[in-house]
Amino acid sequence: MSDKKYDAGKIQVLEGLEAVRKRPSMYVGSTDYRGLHHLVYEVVDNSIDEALAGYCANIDVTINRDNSVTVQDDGRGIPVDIHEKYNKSALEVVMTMLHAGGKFDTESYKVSGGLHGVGVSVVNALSEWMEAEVYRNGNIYFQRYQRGKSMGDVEVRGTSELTGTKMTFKPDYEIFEVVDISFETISKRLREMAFLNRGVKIKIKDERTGDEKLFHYEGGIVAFVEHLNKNKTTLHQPPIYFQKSRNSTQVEIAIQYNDSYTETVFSFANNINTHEGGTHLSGFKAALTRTANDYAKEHGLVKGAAKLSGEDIREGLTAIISVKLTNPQFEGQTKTKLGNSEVKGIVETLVGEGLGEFLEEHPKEAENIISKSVLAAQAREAARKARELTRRKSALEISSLPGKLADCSEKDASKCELYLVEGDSAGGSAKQGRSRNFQAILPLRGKILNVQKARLNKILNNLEIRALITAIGTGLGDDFDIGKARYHKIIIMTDADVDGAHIRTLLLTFFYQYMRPLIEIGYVYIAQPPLYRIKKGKTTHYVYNDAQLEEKLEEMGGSHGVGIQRFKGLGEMNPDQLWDTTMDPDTRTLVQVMLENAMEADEIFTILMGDKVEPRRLFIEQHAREVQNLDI
Ligand code: 0RA
Repeated sequence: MSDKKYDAGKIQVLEGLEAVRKRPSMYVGSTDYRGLHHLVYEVVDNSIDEALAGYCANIDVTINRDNSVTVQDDGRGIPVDIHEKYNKSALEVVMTMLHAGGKFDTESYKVSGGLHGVGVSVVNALSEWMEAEVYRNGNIYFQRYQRGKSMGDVEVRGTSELTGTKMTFKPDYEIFEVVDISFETISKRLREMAFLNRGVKIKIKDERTGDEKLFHYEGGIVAFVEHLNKNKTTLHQPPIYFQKSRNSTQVEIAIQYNDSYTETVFSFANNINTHEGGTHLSGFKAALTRTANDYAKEHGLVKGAAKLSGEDIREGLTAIISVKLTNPQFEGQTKTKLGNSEVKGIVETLVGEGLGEFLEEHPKEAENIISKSVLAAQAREAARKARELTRRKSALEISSLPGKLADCSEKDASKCELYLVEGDSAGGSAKQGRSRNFQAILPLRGKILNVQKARLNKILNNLEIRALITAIGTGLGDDFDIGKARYHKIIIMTDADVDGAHIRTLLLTFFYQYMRPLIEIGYVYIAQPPLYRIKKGKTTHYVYNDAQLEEKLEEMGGSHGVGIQRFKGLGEMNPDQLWDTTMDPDTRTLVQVMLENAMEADEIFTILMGDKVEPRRLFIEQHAREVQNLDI
């Protein structure tokens, strides 16, 4: 791949950039927070490609004070020679023409990208301005663009012995609803990139705050798995690792079991998180199930013809499957399902051989892993019985919906909302205040079960959880069916205190572990109840935090004659107040839960509820101040 010589003539041009500005969502998914951050990933992907081709070791990302972003690498630099067909520099062609770039010629250059691989010209089209600087041939080349159009020819701006590419872009506020780049969000993605591309040094700096981080993992996805398991008790050390290339497809797998009951398997194709799975994941699962069953049978670890299911064998499994291929086919609702059929066989063979060998060579670890699966199988049988009970009831009669649920009258799920409300008293207010046509209320009492410490059968015996599952209607785990969702908005409404945060974390963890597609499709939301009511004469305002309170008071000319009420909890609001501030679709603010938030909830949960004391102590120390603020 890397030894094919690039020449400007290989670049293909398909469409103009106006198309991108007209329908930005077609190219970056959306014009909200996600789409905005997508721009950064797109530019970084190009540098990662250069690293994968073996020419670049360092990538520096800087969020500048004006929310523009700079991505600099020490690769070969984008070519600047004249493209014959267009009589323009290759740099300009890459920057200003859609689908142009060596990148799209799979022969000369390309590994990563895939879903993102729309090209840097898309970023340029959606930026108020962009600047490219290329270090190459001993020179520094420069070109500036505005909303995708070049503002002059490529010019030489000096000399340098370095090579590389530096891109700075300012997302266009005419296109994006939000323009604030999040250090946290970008950091998470960059860390993932560093795990998936062993050895690459990725630095991020935030000029607005001075925050800085470096991501560099010589261990690659082995380090990734260790990171995911860092607060868990593992069954073997080090993680199991396999790698194999066939034709131009490269497969890498890292596996490590822990003593929990949950499955944490992430699959990637060309560095894209394939949330919907695909052929690489099926190959992996098939081989894992077959190999573990073969081993169990041969060594008399299961009785007679008993079989361990895939789910049993994946209990307590943490794994990363990463494939890199030249022509990835992405399918599915969110285009995150790998479709290339040849990949399944490659992964299946690799995992079958590698895992078989590992088990034979490590009998003690093998027995630990298999006995855990056997216990899981026994629990599964008990769970099946409990689940059947839940399902039978809900399928047959409406009266089997939980007694605590105040359902709505609308039957079209896309119009229906389910509020999960902390406590019976707030639940009562919500029931009175709601619009009963499309809003249903389910009050949840006390702490819901600690889902991470319990196996599924125990979880299903918990009444609160049962009510939740029945109300939502989708079932869970392998039986999950998004088409059966009874509401397309599931809104978590808890107090702004520690208990509220705890219940929210518990619910998110539960959804993440057992109903993940609910989050992926964007059905889960968090309500934002106000913190203060400000009253002056006949006018009332609600504000959601201390900064807003100050702002409002200033606007009103001070606090003279102003009544301020601080809501300690939802229960303190009367039904009308609750409707006006938190439930009325015209005035409320809902925060949509993204997979990353839920993943984080799951991680926090492990820290707080897991068996290890040290990470818990550290976490509480670090967060003590935030919690105090929450709880005044
Ligand atoms: C096409 C061909 C070559 C390098 C690149 C593109 C390239 C693109 C980007 C984007 C960000 N950083 C990049 N680094 C390199 C190879 C040119 C050669 O043969 O020297």
